[in-house]
Amino acid sequence: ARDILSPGALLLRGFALDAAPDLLAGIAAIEAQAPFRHMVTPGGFTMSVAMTSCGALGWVTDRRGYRYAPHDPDTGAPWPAMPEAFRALAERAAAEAGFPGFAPDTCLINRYIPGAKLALHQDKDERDTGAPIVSVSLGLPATFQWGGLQRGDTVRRLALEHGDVLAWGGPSRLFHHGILALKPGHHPATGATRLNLTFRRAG
Ligand code: MD3
Ligand code: FE
Repeated sequence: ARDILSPGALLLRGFALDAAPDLLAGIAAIEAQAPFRHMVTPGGFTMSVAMTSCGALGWVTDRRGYRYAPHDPDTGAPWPAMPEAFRALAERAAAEAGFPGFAPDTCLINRYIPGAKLALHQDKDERDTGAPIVSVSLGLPATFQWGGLQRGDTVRRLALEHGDVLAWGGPSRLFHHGILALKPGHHPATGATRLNLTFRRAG
């Protein structure tokens, strides 16, 4: 199924189901090199979502601000390479959503445990917001919230499940969005957690 949420925003339900075992194996390999960590926002809050990255760049935050960096600040090493299965899935999903030729240079991996959440925000740390963002949900379901360009725009809710893929580009690229506190549960593929892969062209 291919649902249009707004112009440039598409939901591809189950698009990543076949690739999910490869994606989970890739996450395990990445996490062994670049462990998940709870980063601190510029305002001094520790994020409830644990994060790591792969690709040429990784998204980081600390008291100095949000940015993309070529090295993992925790180890000093370059971020692990983006697995081919990750890149290929993101490119195929973007093409399916009407954005051919998507070449992500970073994949942020978000790990949620029950209670973890991501407040409403915009993704605007990328140099070129002409490229879309592709996001893959794995494991426990979550309630996704999305509004519009303005912080005060009406916010809608959507349940995201294992294997669902979202693509955001064009007029929807800078829409506000977030994830409500994860409910406890068990998923056969990920146990008591939700994992999210977010592919971007950042550099
Ligand atoms: C709408 N992650 O890492 S994915 C993030 O599920 C992030 O972990 C969430 O928001 C997660 O920044 C949401 C869905 C998503 C990702 C990027 C978007 C929605 C978006 C960019 C623009 C508009
Ligand atoms: Fe985001």
